[in-house]
Amino acid sequence: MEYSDKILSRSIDPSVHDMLTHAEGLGLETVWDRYEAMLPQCGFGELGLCCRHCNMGPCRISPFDEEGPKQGICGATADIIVARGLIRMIAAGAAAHSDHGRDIAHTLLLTAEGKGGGYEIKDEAKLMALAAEYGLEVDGRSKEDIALDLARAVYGEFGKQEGPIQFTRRAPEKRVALWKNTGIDPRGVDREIVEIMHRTHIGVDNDPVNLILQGLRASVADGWGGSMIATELSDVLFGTPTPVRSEANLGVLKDDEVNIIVHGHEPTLSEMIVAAAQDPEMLALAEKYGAKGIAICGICCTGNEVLMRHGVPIAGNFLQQELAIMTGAVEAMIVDVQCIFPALGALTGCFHTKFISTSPKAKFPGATHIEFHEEQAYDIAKEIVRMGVENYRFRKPGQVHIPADTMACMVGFSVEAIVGALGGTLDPLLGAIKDGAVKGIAGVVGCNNPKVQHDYGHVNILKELIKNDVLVVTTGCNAIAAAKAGLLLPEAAELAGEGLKSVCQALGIPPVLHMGSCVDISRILVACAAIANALGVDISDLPVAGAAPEWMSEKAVSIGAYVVSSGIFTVLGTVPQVLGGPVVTKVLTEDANAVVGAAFAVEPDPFKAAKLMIDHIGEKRATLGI
Ligand code: SF4
Ligand code: MSK
Repeated sequence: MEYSDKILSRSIDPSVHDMLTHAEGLGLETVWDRYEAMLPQCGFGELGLCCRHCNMGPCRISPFDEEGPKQGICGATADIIVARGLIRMIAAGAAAHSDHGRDIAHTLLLTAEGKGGGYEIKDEAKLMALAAEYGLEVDGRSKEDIALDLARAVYGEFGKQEGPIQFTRRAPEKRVALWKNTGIDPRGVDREIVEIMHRTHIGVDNDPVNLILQGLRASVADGWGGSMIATELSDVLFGTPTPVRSEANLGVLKDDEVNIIVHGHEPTLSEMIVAAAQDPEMLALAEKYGAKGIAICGICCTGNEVLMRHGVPIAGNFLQQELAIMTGAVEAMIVDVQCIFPALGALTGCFHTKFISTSPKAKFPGATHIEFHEEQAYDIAKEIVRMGVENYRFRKPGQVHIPADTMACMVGFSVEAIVGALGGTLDPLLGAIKDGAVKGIAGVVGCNNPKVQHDYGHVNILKELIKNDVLVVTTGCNAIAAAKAGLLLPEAAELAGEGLKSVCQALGIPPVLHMGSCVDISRILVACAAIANALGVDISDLPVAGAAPEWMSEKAVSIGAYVVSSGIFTVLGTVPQVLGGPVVTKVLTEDANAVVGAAFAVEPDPFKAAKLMIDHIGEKRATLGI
């Protein structure tokens, strides 16, 4: 099929070309249309130069007009306004991840108390390891008692007034010492987020560097706190991922089965939806309505969670959420929190699809709200699955348009799984890095953004890195892009340089390893800490680099900040709203090197971005003498 230039410019994914053409035929708008309608976007906002922190404003600094204002009404300069805006983004991102972690801790607490509504402790070995890390008594105690103590201890991390957050001590000693010396070793997770809100109120902290340091402190509380808590306790409750095969892209939707999509970020409900979809009563009901089965699939990070633990197919990443509905084959779109378009309400109204919101924290126009409570988890999940199944009879076959595109993938490379694939120790990987077969490791993560061609940055940076013998670990929507492009298959080693190819072929692993959802970037931190400790160096000494080629969310700002604070050079593919502050821009891209041993770069071209990362890895190798 021939597609218009406009449609080809929006994505590299053929399923997206197909669905955007279909959308045009139906006269339906998408995120790309709304983006174009928004152009030109506000120049002050793009540079981070507007402020609404008090009602003397709004204020904006004019870089465009010599005569225009150079200070806000209170006297705030461009750098003050930019720094405050930036760290408020970090606060929001850290809050989102950390509230996710808190919810998982709550679920563990209820499960330990016997009020879990169907949950169980699936990874007892991890429970015991975490209990030891927290110094909890384990001898002669039931796993529920230990889990109760662990859940309470972890809960305490959020409201702690004084540090440290336990998991931060997984970082190499040199890194912890650096955090202490620079004043960015976080206290409680909530405390650091609240302090950002305090400092950015009018008339409090008006030193751009001091503001940024607090942003870094809150981000460390996210990466080594809230996000890591979410990851670790999810593993305890739902199992630590191990490699599993599945499929990706919109073609995973079935034309003869009930299709239920789980979308958002938290795994608590989706775990139960997967279980309820296998309930004989639900399967019989589906058969009664003429469906051959119940197909669950995912979008965004809720999708990543059930993909890596159950091999549940993934229908797409962030920019494909509307397109999934437009297939006319989705009986229910079930959402929890984060990255869900409010536009879905009006869109589902054009189809038979039920749009079901479930979190008391996240309600949407046009959605049916079925509130999720962990205490009745399975029963609520079954009720939602039932709604989807009963909706199958209202599907209009003439409206169904499912793209053919699917791709096989291998996912679920937790740190434990990677160590398992290496034969129980990191030594083979360290050996491959030392002898140069693997030049280094890149973490490539993050969202899609309609400002750039969908998946172009993701796929090309990955291909370029592996071609140059850089092993890639991926999470979030980058991981989904990689899956759709066939890069999460052992056969993709053919695209790698000779060294990486031989390592992947010997181990039977893909050159791009799926490590999970956005909070699972904490797994990358744990892996980096383990490698640094094995080599007796700091993370900033390692031949590693990070990238977020198409990022858009505030969570990504917090992620970037904690990755850099951990000592990892990071390249951003979309331009952050900070360039109006020259001091802030210099601190982030240059001066941070002297403070935390790493900095940001901004490079929209994925080939140039990969080159920056490869050069950085080469420099670190030279310094290490390998
Ligand atoms: Fe304007 Fe200052 Fe108020 Fe911001 S805090 S809106 S710059 S007066
Ligand atoms: S889902 S935060 S669009 S990666 Fe984690 Fe994707 Fe970004 Fe949401």
